[in-house]
Amino acid sequence: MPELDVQPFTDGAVLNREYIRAAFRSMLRARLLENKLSSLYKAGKIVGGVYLGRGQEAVSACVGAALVQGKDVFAPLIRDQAGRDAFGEPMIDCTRTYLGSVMGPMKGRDGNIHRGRPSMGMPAMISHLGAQVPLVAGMLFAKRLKGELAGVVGATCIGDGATSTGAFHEGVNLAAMEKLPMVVVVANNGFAYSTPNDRQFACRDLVERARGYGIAGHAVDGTDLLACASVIGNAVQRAREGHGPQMVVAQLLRLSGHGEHDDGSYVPDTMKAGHYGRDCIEVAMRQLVEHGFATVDELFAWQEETAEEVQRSVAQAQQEPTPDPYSDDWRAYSTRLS
Ligand SMILES: Cc1ncc(C[n+]2csc(CCOP(=O)(O)OP(=O)(O)O)c2C)c(N)n1
Repeated sequence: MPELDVQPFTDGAVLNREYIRAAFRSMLRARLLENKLSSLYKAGKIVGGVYLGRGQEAVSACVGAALVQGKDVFAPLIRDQAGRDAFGEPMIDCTRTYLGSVMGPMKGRDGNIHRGRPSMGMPAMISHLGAQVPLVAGMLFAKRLKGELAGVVGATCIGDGATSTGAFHEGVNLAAMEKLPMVVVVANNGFAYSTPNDRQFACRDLVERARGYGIAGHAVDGTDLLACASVIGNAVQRAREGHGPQMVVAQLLRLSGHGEHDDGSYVPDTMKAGHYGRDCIEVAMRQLVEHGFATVDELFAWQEETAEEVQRSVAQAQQEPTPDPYSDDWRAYSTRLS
């Protein structure tokens, strides 16, 4: 019988100090970077949408920090700046993409969050909800066929909305049947854009779905860094050790709209004032100090360093050229076919 682990974090859980510190630093880097992107958007300096992971950083960072770049697969979604950072994506990839630099991974042809680095194990993000799940399952299956799957994990983060798609079902079912080392982390922020959970699914909790697929399911408080590190870290470890697909459902609220064009006014004030409305960064800072994972001085130093890095990264991308349609080769693929 698959396990249905709904235990909250307890102080007795074994937590890796470097993993937690790395995850927190990525949370901070994502938050400060995204605060800047939001300001640039409001000042009219970013064309198109801006999508923030505010409130979801602990979950995302714990996924990215548990994976090994160049060996594992990480398929991020729109709220995964923290996970991308923890997996090793350079910050400049993000600022170049948002600011349309021709030097960015999208060559300035696509903005915001669809970028990827397939060579490091991070496929480009697919907007169609749920599509990342069969993508990761397929990448893992291909690695098995090539004899390269030993010790590898493939993880993706999705929202509650994605769990209602056919792609989610097909991908999880395939991974379950093939016992692939896949970790699907569902950030349940209570709304699929503006559609509340009670108009989205009829089960009590999304983690119950795991039992139906015959895979392990784990629930976690997504606002609690130490709980995320324990539950997500363990899920990745279990997949790596051959225990098959793992599904983690993290409960939280997004502390922003769907994108910066959306004020999120459909989220009731009572929810915002409730437990899941708390800011995971503030919770994490208290936890790091209380549990001896970092000192207050270190937290201040990290904030200062990160703020400077964000400024440098934005300034660099802003001075780089945007694409020139007259000189662009308009190739869709990275290599010529002829
Ligand atoms: C297959 C598919 N249907 C519809 C959409 C349009 N769409 C974009 S975001 C979104 C809601 C996403 O909800 P969720 O995954 O819970 O993330 P949230 O924005 O609430 O954080 C929808 C329906 C889409 N991208 N893909």
